Amino acid sequence: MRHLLNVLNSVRASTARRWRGSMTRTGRVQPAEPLRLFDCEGDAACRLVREALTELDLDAIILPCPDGGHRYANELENLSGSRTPPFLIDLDTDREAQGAEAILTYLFEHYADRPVPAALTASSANLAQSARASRIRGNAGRTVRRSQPARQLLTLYSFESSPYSRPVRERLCELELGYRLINLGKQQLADVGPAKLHLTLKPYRPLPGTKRAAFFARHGNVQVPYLEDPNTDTALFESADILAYLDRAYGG
Ligand SMILES: N[C@@H](CCC(=O)N[C@@H](CS)C(=O)NCC(=O)O)C(=O)O
Repeated sequence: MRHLLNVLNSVRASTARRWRGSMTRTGRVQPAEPLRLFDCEGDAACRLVREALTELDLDAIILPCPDGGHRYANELENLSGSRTPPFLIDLDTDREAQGAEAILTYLFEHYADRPVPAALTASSANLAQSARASRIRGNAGRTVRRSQPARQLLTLYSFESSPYSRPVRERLCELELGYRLINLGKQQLADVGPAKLHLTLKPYRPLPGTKRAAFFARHGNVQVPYLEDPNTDTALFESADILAYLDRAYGG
């Protein structure tokens, strides 16, 4: 029951940001080296960057920098002179960008060849909506919790507005666990809906040649969140089970 309320509250947060970070393009070629994003899940500016990553169908290594954290924040300070995310590194182009506005401009220029769409810019209206989403979430994913470090990065399949995935990303951030974020944004009407009720009358099929299609070939459906942890050889569906696992394996 508590988890259901958490997910319903997460739906409200996605609604506050008008469900940006849901739909994505097809045909994106990922950079050879994944983007690296110093991020704080509960931060308004960072949310805008993650929405853009979903909509551009870009994956990234997420290096969580919650308030009071040190595991990645020290590296962030060395690189950027500040402990405040977001900060993006693109090893493919040797470019770095600090702050949502610079990052969004870079991502859209380089990966989409167009200006940032109005609904995703770091405008005061979008930042205010995003801050509202964080408040709705009670600022979850904002402040560090005691945790044990992980030797290797975890992998999370998600997309930004996913109400079930958000609590998992919040916990990964609070526990300062770095992870490969694989974005499985929606690319057609049939992708819409919960995993057990895709919006189609025919058997569900993702668009061919996409990351969704690769996921479908492995698992027989598309459902996020899905977590892989190479440190313990664990792979899990179900947001409640993933949260319990993270607390058990890494909670301090
Ligand atoms: N009971 C699952 C529900 C997961 C779920 O339905 N996730 C949605 C996204 S929020 C999904 O995978 N939808 C299907 C899709 O995106 O193709 C959980 O708690 O993780």
